[in-house]
Amino acid sequence: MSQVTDIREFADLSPNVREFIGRTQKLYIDGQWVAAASGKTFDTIDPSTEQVICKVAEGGREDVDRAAKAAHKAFHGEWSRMIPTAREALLLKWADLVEANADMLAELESLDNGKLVMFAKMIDVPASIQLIRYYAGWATKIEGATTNVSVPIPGMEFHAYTLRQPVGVVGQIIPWNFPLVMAALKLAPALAAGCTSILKPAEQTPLSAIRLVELAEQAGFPKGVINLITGFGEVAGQALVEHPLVRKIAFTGSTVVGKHIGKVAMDSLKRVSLELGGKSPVIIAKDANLDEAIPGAANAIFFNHGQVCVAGTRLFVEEPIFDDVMGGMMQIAGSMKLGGGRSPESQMGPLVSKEQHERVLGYIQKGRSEGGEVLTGGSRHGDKGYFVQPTIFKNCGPASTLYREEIFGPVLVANSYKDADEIAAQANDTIYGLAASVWTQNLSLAHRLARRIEAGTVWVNCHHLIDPALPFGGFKQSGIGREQAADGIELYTETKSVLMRI
Ligand code: TAP
Repeated sequence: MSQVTDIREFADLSPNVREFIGRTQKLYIDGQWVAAASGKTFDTIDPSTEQVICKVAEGGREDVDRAAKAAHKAFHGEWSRMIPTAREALLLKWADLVEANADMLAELESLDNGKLVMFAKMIDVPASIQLIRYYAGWATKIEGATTNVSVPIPGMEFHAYTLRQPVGVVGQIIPWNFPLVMAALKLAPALAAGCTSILKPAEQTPLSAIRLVELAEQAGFPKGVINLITGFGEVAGQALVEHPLVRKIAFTGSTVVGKHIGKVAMDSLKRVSLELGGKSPVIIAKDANLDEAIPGAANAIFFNHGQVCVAGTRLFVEEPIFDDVMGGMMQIAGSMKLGGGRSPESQMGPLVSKEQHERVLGYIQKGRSEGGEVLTGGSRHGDKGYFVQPTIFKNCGPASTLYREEIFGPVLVANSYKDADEIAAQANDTIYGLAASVWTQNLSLAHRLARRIEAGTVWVNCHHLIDPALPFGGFKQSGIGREQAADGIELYTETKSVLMRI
C-alpha cells in the first residue's frame, strides 16, 4: 500500500481540510467513529496529482452487520417515536451546518473527485443543502387517505383509511460522480420518511460523505439512525444487499451493478430503487437559437468532465446547421483549459480514477478503430493526473460502440438528421432512457418530442437542470423508480390499509 502524501504538499488547502485529511478516516456505526473490524484501510487518491490523500477504513461484512443491527434498534427505538416536526428540525439544523461548512465540503469534494472547487461551491454543495431542506419539509407532510369502502355485508359499517409508514432500515449505495449530492439525495428523504440508514459511498470518493455524516452527528441525530460504511462494493455493498435486517436498497451506479443488486435483493424481496446509466440525446433543430444551443450542447457533454448519468453524449443536429454547430462545439472544446480542481484557471478537471481514465481512453481508441473521425481532442492531457481532452467524434453511427455504450467521460458522438419527426426514433435507439434535451424555438416540435422521447427527464432549451420538486429517474435500463419530489418519499414508505368495523 502506498504512503499517505506529506501534508505539506497540500499547502494550498484550508487548515480544516488539512486537519481532516491528516487523520485516518473511520466508519460511523451506532453513533461511534470506529475502525473496521478487520483493521483494514484503503487509500483515497487525488486524481489531479495521483497522490494518496489519506487512508480510509475498509468496512467488511462484520461492520455491515453491526451497522444493520444498530439501524434496526434505532428504527424501533427513539427514532420511531420522534414526532415529525422534531425530524424536520434535525434535518434543517443539519442543512444549516452543511451551509456553514460549504467551503470545506467543496474543497474535499474537489480533492477526492477532481471536479473544480468553483463548481462544487456553485452546484454540489448548494444542491445538497437544497435537497436536505426540501425533504425536511416533507417530514410533516406524509399522509394517508380516508377511503369510502363498499364492503357488501348488510348491517355493518366500516371506517377505512391508509397509513404511509417508513420501510425500516435502508441500505444506500452511491457512485463517485456527485458524492455529496448523492449522499444528500439518499439520506434526506429516507430520514424524513422515518427510516434509518446505512450509507455506502464509492471507494473513490468517501471524504465528503464522511464530513456530511460528521455534521449530521453534530446536528444531533440519535445514534444508529445514520451509519456510514466506507469500503468496496463487492464486499461491503454486497453484504448490505444481502443483510436480512435491511428492508430496502437504494442504489445509484452502473446498469451492470444495478442488475446484479436487483437480483441479489430479490432473494429476500427487499424493496429496490435503481438509478442507473444513460446515453442521453441532445437534439438541435434548425430553428434553434444557436447562441444558446451550442454552448448548451457543449455543457451537456463536458460538464463534470462527462461523468454525469444524464450527460448529453449523442448529439443530433438538423442537417442544414450541422457544420455551423460543429464549428462552434469544436471551438469550445478546443479552447477548454484543463487543470487541477483548485486552480482558478481550470475549466475542466481530471477523471476520477486511473481505471476510469484507461476506460475512457480505451473508448476513444475503439471509436477510431471503428472508423470514427475525431474532430477535436482524442488524447490524454499531460502526463500526470487522469486528464482527458474534451473529444468530439463524427461518423459514429448507430451500430458503433461509442453510440451505444455509456462512456462516462468527455466524449461526444455527433450526427446530423433530416426529418424532425423521425428524430425521436433515433434518440430512442438505445437501451437507456434517462434524459434528453431538445433545442428549438418551435413550441409544437418541442412538445411532440417531449412526448415521444423515452426518458425520465426531457429538457427544452436547457440541460442538466435538476430540482428536488421534480421526479428523477429512468425509463428502460436506466433504472427502476423515481427519486426526488413526493416519489422520493414513496420509495421509503409502505402503504398500510386499515379497515375498522364500527
Ligand atoms: P458502480 O461501479 O456501479 O458503483 C456504484 C456503487 O456500487 C459504488 O458504491 C460501488 O462500490 C457499489 N458496488 C459495486 N459492486 C457492488 C456490489 N456487488 N454490491 C453492492 N454494491 C456494489 O458505478 P460507478 O462507476 O461508481 O458510477 C458510474 C455509474 O453510475 C454510471 O453508469 C452512471 O451512469 C451511474 N450513475 C447514475 C446516476 C443516476 S441518477 N441514474 C447518477 C450518477 C451515476 P465501490 O465503488 O466502492 O466498488
